[in-house]
Amino acid sequence: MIKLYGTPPTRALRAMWLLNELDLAHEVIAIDLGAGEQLTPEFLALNPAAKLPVLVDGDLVISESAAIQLYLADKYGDRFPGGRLIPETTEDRARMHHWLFFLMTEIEAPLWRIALHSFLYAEDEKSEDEIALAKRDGRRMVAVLEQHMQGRDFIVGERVTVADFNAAFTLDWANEEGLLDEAPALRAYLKSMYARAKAPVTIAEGMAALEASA
Ligand SMILES: N[C@@H](CCC(=O)N[C@@H](CS)C(=O)NCC(=O)O)C(=O)O
Repeated sequence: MIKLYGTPPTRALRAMWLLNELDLAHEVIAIDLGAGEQLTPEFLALNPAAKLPVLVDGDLVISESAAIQLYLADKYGDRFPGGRLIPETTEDRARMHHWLFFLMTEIEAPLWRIALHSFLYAEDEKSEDEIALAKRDGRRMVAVLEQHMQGRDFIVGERVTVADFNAAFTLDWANEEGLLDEAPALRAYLKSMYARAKAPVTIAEGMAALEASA
């Protein structure tokens, strides 16, 4: 059975979205980052970067949440009702990859900088200036996606693709940081994505559940 290392509210949610939509049986294995469980030799053998999520499917061990999403869609996309989650034409696949890279490098990167400087770095490493710069950079890139989504239901073409399952999680995170305040089209898109029957929990819901169990 497929194993997913990582639980909400981490980036494991990106993988969970695909596992849910494709109705794939899987086992979720919790790794307590606060307790340093990502640093055990067993976990480092799965991902030397000591980060979640990691997916294990047979002989394949794969990390990087966007790569996991693409793998699941590539391997199991024919299980998706009404067609695959990766576009058929080379051009549309290029568009999908464009937005996946944009989400991971231009929108997630500032979000990660905000997280590092807000609560992950040691007190003497944190910088309010860095947070302000990351918010400015993030808002600029959010505005690009907001423009792209005018009059659209999905990131590429007329159907849901892997890019949408990445975007929904990434924009949920951006929304948590207040970066969607001037992006009404993205707020509406986010709402429609999380209204899907197989949407995973939001970051806020995952965080609340984690705090309740602590
Ligand atoms: N680029 C990686 C980032 C993974 C990542 O940073 N995951 C976080 C949890 S959401 C983590 O494991 N952090 C542990 C650490 O940075 O020490 C991905 O998209 O999978």
